[in-house]
Amino acid sequence: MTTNNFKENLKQYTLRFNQEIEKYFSFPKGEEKRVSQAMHYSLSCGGKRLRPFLVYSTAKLFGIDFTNSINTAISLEMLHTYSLIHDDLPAMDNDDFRRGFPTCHKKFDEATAIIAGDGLLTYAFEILSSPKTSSDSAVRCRLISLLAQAAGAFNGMVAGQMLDLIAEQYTPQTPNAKNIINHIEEMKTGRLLRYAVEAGAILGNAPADLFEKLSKYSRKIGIAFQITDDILDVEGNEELVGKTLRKDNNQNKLTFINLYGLEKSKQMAQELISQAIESLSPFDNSADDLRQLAQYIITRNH
Ligand code: GRG
Repeated sequence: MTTNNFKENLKQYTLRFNQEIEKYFSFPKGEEKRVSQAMHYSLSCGGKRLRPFLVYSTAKLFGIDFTNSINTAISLEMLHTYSLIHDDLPAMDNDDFRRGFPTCHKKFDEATAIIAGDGLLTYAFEILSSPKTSSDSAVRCRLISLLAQAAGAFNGMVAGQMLDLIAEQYTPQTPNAKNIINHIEEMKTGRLLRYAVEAGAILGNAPADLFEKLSKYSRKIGIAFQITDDILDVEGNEELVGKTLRKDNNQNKLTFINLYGLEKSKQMAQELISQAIESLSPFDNSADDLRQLAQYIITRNH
């Protein structure tokens, strides 16, 4: 399969996924509909849909199709979108644009954006708990527990965000800076990408050895994804990326680029992607979308 096929597969998946979103929203008649409109706005405005596609592509290895993976995929994208809405708030990154559109608090208002994030986070778990996710309640329970951990405050995304805020005081010279940045990114960005793949494997009842291989793949792409995000912040085109770039211009900020330099960062990302692809060796060409997605993660321009 060529890279073009992967891009086409992702495009077709995204089209179908975006249509599917509509089925999850029936707006109430009352004024409270403002919050569901804000949730719907942020969820449907752009987005590469890499996490849902990872769920789908992994579950497909075990015979699970689009329909039987959509609840898991959409609940993850809702949770991811909540994190972006909150990350864009004035108290956090204070961004005006996301995915090429005004951020939720710019389109609506700050308080609405906060509760739209809360609404998406809560709705994600409501969807995951539905029998449509999987007829097997043990599978649903595993997914709910894993997503809560991946997104959570102990070793998950919220913990990563906390450390990231604290790390604003750190510089590349801070003792242990390399370990610190890895730890932050494993939690902040890595855990949800890892969940995407592991959730697909759980849906497909993957045997333990294949689950471990897929998990390794997901951990490698997670760090490579964040290194590429830092590279895009330096080299990217604002229109393509869809948000304000070069906010990390400060050479003292703890980023992969400031720690390792641009060229070494690119080499590291490529090395991680080679390792990710290597861990897919037990799979035949049915895993080609996962292989090409890994390569896309470091060659993407947005
Ligand atoms: C609880 C107030 C409060 C805030 C929590 C947890 C959190 C805020 C933010 C999470 C941290 C975060 C936004 C990490 C960034 C991860 C990342 C690189 C996102 C961009 O992912 P892409 O490129 O985006 O896949 P698209 O738009 O394509 O989905």
